[in-house]
Amino acid sequence: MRIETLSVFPEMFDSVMHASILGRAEERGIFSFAAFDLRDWTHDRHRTVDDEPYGGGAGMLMKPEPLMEALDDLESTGPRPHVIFFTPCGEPFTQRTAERLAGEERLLLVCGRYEGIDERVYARADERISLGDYVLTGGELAAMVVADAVVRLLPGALGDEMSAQDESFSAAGLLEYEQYTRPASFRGQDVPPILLSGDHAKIAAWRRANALERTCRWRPDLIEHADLTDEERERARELIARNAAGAAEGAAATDCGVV
Ligand code: JQB
Repeated sequence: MRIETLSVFPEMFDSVMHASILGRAEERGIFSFAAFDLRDWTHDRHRTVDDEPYGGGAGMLMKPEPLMEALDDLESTGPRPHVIFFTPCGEPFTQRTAERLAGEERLLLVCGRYEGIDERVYARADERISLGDYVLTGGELAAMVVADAVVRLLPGALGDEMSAQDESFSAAGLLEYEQYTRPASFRGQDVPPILLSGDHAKIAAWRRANALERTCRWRPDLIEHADLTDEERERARELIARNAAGAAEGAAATDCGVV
């Protein structure tokens, strides 16, 4: 895969895109990356990329000409890029979006600044994405989040064990189960004894039940679309009702339920 970004802060991508898992995936040739500087498509002495909004109002907007010319140039070579614009008005980014984007040959991630982009430039977007319901100062961080989530899905980007583990849990639509490493007892907190038992069937059952409990406690909204057995769905209903009752009473909540 090829990932390209277009922004006025290309240097923001340097550390994130070349460190850790992304850096290793790049060295292995799993993806290649380039950050383009929008100011390279300006023609004035001040390399202007912003202008005042028609109709008035606070702040500035990205003017259309540099963006349009940059897109003309970048789209004129190589495979047709899938063009994504980041905006708080976009569709929410989810794991499903990441899985779909991982199938693209070339992603062009367009990152605005100021109060946003002249509306006419969005004609060039294949899609508009938002990370979530909060306001960032620009699209660069969103582009790095998307690149990170997409690259780790590319074959070979992670170790084999990790990708296999992923599948079994994101597939069910539940939160991950609790995880522990050594020491078995730490500052008065013990690892659940089943995990030390060596009984793999019991461990798998405990993990599944734990994932269900945690999801009911922290993200009950996920239960409706989770892939559950009839028995698990009934148990989830009980847990969610119990948590709601406990919350209403103002009782102390434990990690996965209410006492
Ligand atoms: C400028 C951005 C995000 C890109 C994502 C997310 O767009 C704006 N509108 C009003 C005030 C400020 C801005 C700042 N801004 C370009 C730009 C914000 C993305 C953004 C985003 N993706 N929140 N904010 N989830």
